[in-house]
Amino acid sequence: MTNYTLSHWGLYEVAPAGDAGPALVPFRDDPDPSPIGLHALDPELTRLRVRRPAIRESWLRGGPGAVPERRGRDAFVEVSWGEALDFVAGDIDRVRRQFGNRSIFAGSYGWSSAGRFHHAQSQVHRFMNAAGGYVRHVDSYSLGAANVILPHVVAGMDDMMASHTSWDVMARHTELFVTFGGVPVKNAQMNAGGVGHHGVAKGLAAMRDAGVRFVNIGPVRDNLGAAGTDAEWIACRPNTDTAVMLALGYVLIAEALHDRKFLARCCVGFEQFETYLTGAADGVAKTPEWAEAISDVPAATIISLARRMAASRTLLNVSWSMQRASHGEQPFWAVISLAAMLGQIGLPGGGFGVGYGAANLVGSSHARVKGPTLSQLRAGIPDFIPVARIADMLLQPGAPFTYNGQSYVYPDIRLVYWAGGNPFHHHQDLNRLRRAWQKPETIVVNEQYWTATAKHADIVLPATTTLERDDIGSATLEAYFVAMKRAIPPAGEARDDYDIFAALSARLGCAATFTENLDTMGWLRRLYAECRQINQGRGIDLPDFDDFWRAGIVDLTSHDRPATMLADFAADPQSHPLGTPSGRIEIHSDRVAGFALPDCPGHAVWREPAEWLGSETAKRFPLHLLTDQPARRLHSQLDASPHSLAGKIAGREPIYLNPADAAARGISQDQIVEIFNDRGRCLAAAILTDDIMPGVARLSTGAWYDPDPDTGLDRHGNPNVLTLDAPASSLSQGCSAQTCLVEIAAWRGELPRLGAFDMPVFVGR
Ligand SMILES: Nc1nc2c(c(=O)[nH]1)N[C@H]1C(S)=C(S)[C@@H](COP(=O)(O)OP(=O)(O)OC[C@H]3O[C@@H](n4cnc5c(=O)[nH]c(N)nc54)[C@H](O)[C@@H]3O)O[C@H]1N2
Ligand SMILES: Nc1nc2c(c(=O)[nH]1)N[C@H]1C(S)=C(S)[C@@H](COP(=O)(O)OP(=O)(O)OC[C@H]3O[C@@H](n4cnc5c(=O)[nH]c(N)nc54)[C@H](O)[C@@H]3O)O[C@H]1N2
Ligand SMILES: [Mo]
Repeated sequence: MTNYTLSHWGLYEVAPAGDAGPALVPFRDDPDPSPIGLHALDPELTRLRVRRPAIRESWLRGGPGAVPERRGRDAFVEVSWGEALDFVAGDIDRVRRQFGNRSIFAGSYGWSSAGRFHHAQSQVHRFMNAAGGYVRHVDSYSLGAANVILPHVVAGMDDMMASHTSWDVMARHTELFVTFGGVPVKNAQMNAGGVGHHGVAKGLAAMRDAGVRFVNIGPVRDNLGAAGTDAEWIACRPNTDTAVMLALGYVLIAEALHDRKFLARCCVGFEQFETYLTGAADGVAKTPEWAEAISDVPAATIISLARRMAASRTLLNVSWSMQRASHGEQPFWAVISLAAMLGQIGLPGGGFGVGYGAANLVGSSHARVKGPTLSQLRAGIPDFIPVARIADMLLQPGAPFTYNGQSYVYPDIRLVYWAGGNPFHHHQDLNRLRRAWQKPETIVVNEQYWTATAKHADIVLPATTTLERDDIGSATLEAYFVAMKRAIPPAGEARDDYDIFAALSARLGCAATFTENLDTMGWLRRLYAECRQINQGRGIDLPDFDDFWRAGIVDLTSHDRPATMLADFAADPQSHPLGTPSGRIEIHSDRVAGFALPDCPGHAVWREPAEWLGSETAKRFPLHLLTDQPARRLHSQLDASPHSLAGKIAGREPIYLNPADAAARGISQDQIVEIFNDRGRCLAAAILTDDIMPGVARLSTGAWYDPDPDTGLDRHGNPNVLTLDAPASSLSQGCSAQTCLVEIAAWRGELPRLGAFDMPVFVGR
C-alpha cells in the first residue's frame, strides 16, 4: 500500500523508510511535480525544529511585559510542557479577566500546512472562541483589495477564483490572451490545501500549441511560463497598469469598438465611466498619450492593442500582485470594465480572469468538491482588523479606521497568539513591526521551526509537521482526497496543535467545547462524514471513511468539466443575476460611490500610487522594487532546504536588475548589493537580466529575516524591511507591498555572517 502526503506544493508518495528514514517522491500521476517538497525531510530543516517548549529569558524572570525591546534578541529557557502550558493558560486567563477578550489578538494569519484538520489557523480560532473570543482578522495578504471591491462589482473573490474559464476551453476558443503581470507558472506550484495535478504549465503550452497569441504587459518579461518564449512583451511601469487599461477603453470608445448591447444588457454604470474616459467628467481625456506619460507604454502600442482586442476572441487577465499595491482595487475594477466593453464575458475563451497563474486552482477543470473543515465555533466577540493593519493596531489602540464603507476602532491588545504564520516574513516594513511588537505584554507562538517570529515570541510551543500526524488532504478544484498518514515520529517533544489547544482548554475550563470529546481519529471520521454527505448532495460519491483511509487516495477526476466563467449570467442575466445590488456587472457602483472615499470613488480610476516611478520620492529612490512570490519555496517555508539554498548566491537572496541600472551603479553579476530606502536596508546578490525593464528591480519574498542586532541591516535579503506598510485604500485597507521605491548600491564592506538559520541562544534557569 502506498502512503501519501499532501503539501501546498504537491502530492508526494512516502517511500518506505531506509536507514536515513523515509523519502518523498512525486506522485506518479502528477504531470509537472514541484521539486519544492522533495526536501521536506532534509537534515538542515530538521536541525531548525523547535524541540521543546521555550520561554524568553526576560519574560520568565520579569513576567508579562518584561523588557519588550529584547524580543528577538533575548535568550530562551527550555521548560517542560506542563510548565509551559500553565504559563500560557495562566496568562490568557489573566488577560481575559483583567482586560477582556477584546485584548487578545489571535487572527494568526498564515498558510501553515496542508491537511484540513490540523489547519493551525482553524485550530487557534476554535480554541480562542471556546475560551471566550479573540480579535480576528478579515481578508488576506493575497487578496486584500480584491476581496473587498469585487463583491461590489461582480462577485466574491472565492467564487470568482473557483469559476474561471478552464485551460482546455481557452486552448479551443481564445485567440488573444492579454495578461497584466504574466501567468507566473512558478506560483502555480501552489494551491492552499495541496496540489494533485500541476496543470498550469500544461494549460499554457496547449494554448500556445493551438496558436493563441500572448501579450504580456508589465515590468517583467519572463513570467509567462512555456508561452513566454513567443509572447509579446509590453514593458509597463509598475503600478500604472490601470492607466493603460483606461486608455485601451478610451480607444474602444473613440473608434466605436465597444459592445453597447452587452453593456446595456449585462452592466450598469457604463455612462459614468464613459464620461470619465472621454474627460467630460474631469477635463482629462484618458487618451493613449495620457497613459504613455504615466506608464511608458507607447501610445501607438495601446491603440493597436485595443483594435486587436476588439477584433479577436480576447481574454484579459490580471495577476493578484497588481491589487497588492496602492489603489489595488483599480486594476481589478478597470480590467473587468474593459472586458465588459469588449462584450465577450461569458463567451468561451473570452472575457477576463483575475489570477491565472496565481495558484493551481485558477483555470482548473476539476470539480468543486467540498473538503473537510473544522468549525471555528461562533465568534466570542465581534472585533476584527483588516489583516494587514496589524502594526497599526498594535501602535494605535483606540484609533479609528474605515473598512468597506464602515468605521471601526482598533482594540487595545495585551496578548498575541500566533499559530501557523510568520508575520516577520509576511508583514511590510519590518522595522515598524518590530516597534509595534513591543506593545503586547505576552506573545505566544506555536511553531515547527525557529523562524524569526518564533525568535520574537515570549513563549514558543513546538508543533508537529504533517508527516508526524494523521490528517485528511483536500483543496478547492483539485483532483484528489488524500489520507495523510503519520510517517515519522514527532521531532523532539513536538505536539500537534490540536493537542496543545486541547491541553490549554482543559486548563481554561473549556475542554468539552473545544474537543467535543473526540481524539484526532474521531475528528477525521466526523469531518470526513460531514463533507461526504454534502458532496453526495452534489452528485459526487465518496467511499466511506474506512475504505478511503485504506485506499489512501480518492480520485475525483471523473467529475472534471470544462468551464466558462459567467456563462449562465451572460446568456440570461435576468434568470442568473449576480450578487451585486443591480444583479449586473457594476462598472459604476452607487454603493461604493456612496462611501464617499476620495481614494476609491464609484468607478475605476487612475490615482497616483503612494510611491512610483513618477513620484517625487523617485528622485531619491529611483528604482521600483517588486517583491514577488519566491520560485523555490512557499513564502518563508523550507527556506533552509537545499532547493531554496541553491537559488542563493553567497547565501544571499538574488535581486534581478536591468543591466543598464547595474552599470550606472557599478554593479556586476553576482555582486553583493545593499538595497535601501528610509524604512530599512538589506543585502542581496545581483543578477543582471534584460527580462526586467530599466528602473525596476525584483527581490522575491521569503528569505528568513536576519537583522543585524545593532544596525538593523537585514543580511539575508528579506524585502519586507523595505516595503511600505500603508493600506491599498481606505476602502479595503489591503496590503500594498508592491508599492515600494528603493536605491541600490554595490556593497563594499566585508560580507557579514548570515545569522538567519542560527538557533536562538538557550540558557538554563
Ligand atoms: N513584500 C511582500 N510581502 C508579502 C507578499 C508579497 O507579495 N510581497 N505576499 C504576501 C502573501 S500573498 C502571503 S499569503 C503572506 C504569507 O505569509 P505566511 O503565510 O505567514 O508565510 P509562511 O512562510 O507560509 O508561514 C507559515 C508558517 O507556519 C508554520 N507552520 C506550518 N505548518 C504549521 C503547523 O502545522 N502548525 C504550526 N503551529 N505552524 C505551522 C511554518 O513553519 C511557517 O513559519 O506573505 C505576504 N507578504
Ligand atoms: N512558488 C511559490 N508560489 C506561490 C507562492 C509562493 O510563496 N511560492 N505564494 C502563493 C500565494 S500566497 C499567492 S497570494 C500567490 C500570489 O500570486 P501573485 O500575486 O500573482 O504573484 P507575484 O509573484 O507576487 O506577482 C506576479 C507577477 O506580477 C508582477 N508584477 C508585480 N507588480 C506588478 C505591477 O504593478 N504590474 C504588472 N503588470 N505586473 C506586476 C511580478 O513581477 C510577478 O511576475 O502566489 C502563490 N504561489
Ligand atoms: Mo497569498
